[in-house]
Amino acid sequence: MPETGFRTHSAHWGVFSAGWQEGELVVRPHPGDPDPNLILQNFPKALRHEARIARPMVRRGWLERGPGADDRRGRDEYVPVSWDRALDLLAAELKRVTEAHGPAGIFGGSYGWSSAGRFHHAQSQVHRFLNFTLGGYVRSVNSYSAGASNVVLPHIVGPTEDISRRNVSWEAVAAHSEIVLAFGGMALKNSMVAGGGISRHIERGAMQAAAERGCEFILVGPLRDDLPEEARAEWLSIIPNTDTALMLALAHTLATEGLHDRAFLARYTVGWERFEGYLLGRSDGQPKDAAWAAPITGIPAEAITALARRLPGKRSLITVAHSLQRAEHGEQPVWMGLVLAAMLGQIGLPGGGYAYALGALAHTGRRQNAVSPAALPQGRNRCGEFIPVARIADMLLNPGGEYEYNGEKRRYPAPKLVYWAGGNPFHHHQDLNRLRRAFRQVETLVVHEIGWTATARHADIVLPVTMTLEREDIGSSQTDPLMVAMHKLVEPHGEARDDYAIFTALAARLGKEAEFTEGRSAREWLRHLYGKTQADLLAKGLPAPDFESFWEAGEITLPQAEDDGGILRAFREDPEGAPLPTRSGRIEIFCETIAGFGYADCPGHPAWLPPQEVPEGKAPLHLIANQPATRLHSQFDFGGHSAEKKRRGREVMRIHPLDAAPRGIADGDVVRLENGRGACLATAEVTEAVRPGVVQLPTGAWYDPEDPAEEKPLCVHGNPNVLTRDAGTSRLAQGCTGQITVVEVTRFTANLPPIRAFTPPDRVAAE
Ligand SMILES: Nc1nc2c(c(=O)[nH]1)N[C@H]1C(S)=C(S)[C@@H](COP(=O)(O)OP(=O)(O)OC[C@H]3O[C@@H](n4cnc5c(=O)[nH]c(N)nc54)[C@H](O)[C@@H]3O)O[C@H]1N2
Ligand SMILES: Nc1nc2c(c(=O)[nH]1)N[C@H]1C(S)=C(S)[C@@H](COP(=O)(O)OP(=O)(O)OC[C@H]3O[C@@H](n4cnc5c(=O)[nH]c(N)nc54)[C@H](O)[C@@H]3O)O[C@H]1N2
Ligand SMILES: [Mo]
Repeated sequence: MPETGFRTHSAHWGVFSAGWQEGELVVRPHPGDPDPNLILQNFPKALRHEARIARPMVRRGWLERGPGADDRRGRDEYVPVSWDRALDLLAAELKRVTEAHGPAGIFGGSYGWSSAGRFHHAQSQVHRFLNFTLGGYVRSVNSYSAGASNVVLPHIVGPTEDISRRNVSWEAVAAHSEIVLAFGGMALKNSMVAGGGISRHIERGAMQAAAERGCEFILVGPLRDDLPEEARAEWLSIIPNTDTALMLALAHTLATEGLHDRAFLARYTVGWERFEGYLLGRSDGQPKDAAWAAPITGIPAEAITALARRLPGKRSLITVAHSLQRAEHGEQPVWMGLVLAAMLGQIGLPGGGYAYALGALAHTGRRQNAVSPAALPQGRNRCGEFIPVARIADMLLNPGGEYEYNGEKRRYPAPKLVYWAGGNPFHHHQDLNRLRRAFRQVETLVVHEIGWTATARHADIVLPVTMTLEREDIGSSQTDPLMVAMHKLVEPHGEARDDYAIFTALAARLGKEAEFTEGRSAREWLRHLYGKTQADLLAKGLPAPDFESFWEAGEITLPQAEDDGGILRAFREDPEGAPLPTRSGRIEIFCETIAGFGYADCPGHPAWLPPQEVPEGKAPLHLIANQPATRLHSQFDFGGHSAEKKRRGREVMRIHPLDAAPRGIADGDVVRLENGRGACLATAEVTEAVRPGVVQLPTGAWYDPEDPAEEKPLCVHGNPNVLTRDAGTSRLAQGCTGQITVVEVTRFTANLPPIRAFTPPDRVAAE
């Protein structure tokens, strides 16, 4: 029960209660959370920050000249308009585009994390709106998170969700694992977050319990802090994007020393012999031994063979982080990690085998709820066109162009209007200078936003939306037992409206209000969505408080299913009765389907495919652009905690002393990161926690071009996506490759440009 005056609410980074004390919003994590985090503390200062959007705005060039390609997007002025005017303009534009092009005229993929409430979930809202009023939209498939895995895992073992979320549990790690080899680690900064909300952060405790029991943790990665101190891990510092070579060399040692589990391979896998031919060098003349891998990975050969010998004969767990596949040939480490685990024969045993992305989010390794969580039905999309999500700039720059994907030759759709609600492409996409060119091609860009993100600053119609604290909702996810009443804590900022209210008003103008709303107000929808959970509980004979009691109590605890080890446990216990959903029903070490596609960049078994993006010449350092610890992506970058952790107003880039010294860089210096694609500033932190040759700059600092009229302006704030490469993982998955790139870093000696990321764009007088 929250204390008096405090009311419950929920965010992707924690359940909390909040109240007002002396005019300040005070946010307190849920008392049941053993390990809450400070991301919650971004809320108070974000509420009334100048970066909030207060009124509907239309870009001047669009208002004056109508829809069309325009290179002033990103540097134009805005005209404040009334809600009625904005909605009339937008409804007319949606009509114009769909009358001319049908639903294929609108790109409504609208990728992004939005907020935790299940009703006001912006992506669900925009999809529902486009489906019910205009018949659909061009959508996107897969995610920036797991673009390569989303496609490769179903071919070789099973759906990503099963292999990441419903597989090895934290309870089993704490109780059973004896050695955990964590590729990319399991950083606690990442498991702070879970879509839909999270009431208990258990990862630190689970790793601590395992380590105290004697479980050994080995971190493979370029950063020392990707496992918590409590795991007492050994750090095997590796050159980025070379894990597949290390995994192959471990496999080589196991195979040549007869340490691999032949019985497991025979019973549960297909294609071992074909792969073994490659591993041992029979097919290409190159044994993938430790001596071969040492110069590729930067890990001495003896360390590799010694590690391989420690793995067999015990409950071993191989984990592979999302990050490894957000890179060129990202399919390979995901696949090779699975093969390595198969060779060790522990797949399907408690705390053993293979876990993809364990700890990447607080959804993984947990029990599933036994009742369905609340979700807004999205209706039917009658437009069949889609893109793999990270191909957005390709599509906009090359409509109708050919590309390959998962065995198909496809053509890019040619949408005219792009609609974004609940995501920030200037956060999530790569090569932002290219994205700027792409967004300049569209006829109309519509954005619903809380704040003036760079995406909003490129939009033609900008509609201000409420943030989560300004409306009521229900927080719930499939893996957290609490369903949370998210109370409204404050009135909306300026004229901001809920996404739902905006879509309702647009639907009315398009003659489809009843279809979109089903006659329900927002509160009635909450009651309706809650009613489904309540009915599920009743059907199970469980206590099911009515909506009013739930709302007053602030939370209810949902029943959870047993930890049953998911499809891999079932498969281990009965490979014939519970085959995997792959073509062979088994783990595919060699995959006929993938081999049949004939892709040199993703052959029929895991292989070492050297990346193109390697440090050399003018870009001699690797850059790791990973998830930020102080916020979720770009959300509330203007909030208190995110702002406090910046230095000199800029995002912090970490660099090893051996790389800092020859460049004359001292701790606290402002530095310039640069490669052929762009440049940004950051503040240097000199530390031995990063591998020499590697610098790290997390994502999420809002894009802040010094002179947006330039083709490649300097981002003065530290958004690494001005530097990253916009190319797919391979023709198989076309996933995002934003995690790893190459750069040069120099000390920045010119006058420091001001940060304007949070200052609203220029506006002209209201109409
Ligand atoms: N270089 C590089 N790039 C990456 C990654 C990487 O590792 N390296 N990681 C990638 C990954 S894994 C992901 S998932 C993406 C994340 O990319 P995004 O999901 O696009 O990032 P967010 O900052 O969460 O964007 C959510 C936006 O929704 C807005 N918002 C929040 N609530 C509401 C609401 O109720 N209504 C509306 N209309 N808007 C709302 C927020 O203000 C914010 O601007 O980034 C990817 N980009
Ligand atoms: N605090 C916070 N938590 C988050 C998010 C956030 O924005 N903020 N985003 C959430 C989302 S949407 C997702 S999808 C997940 C993403 O989960 P991940 O993609 O796993 O997270 P990252 O932090 O990008 O990467 C994890 C670590 O992988 C290491 N790494 C990078 N390249 C390599 C490599 O080539 N080899 C090896 N061995 N290691 C490498 C880096 O050191 C990095 O710190 O995180 C989630 N958690
Ligand atoms: Mo993600």
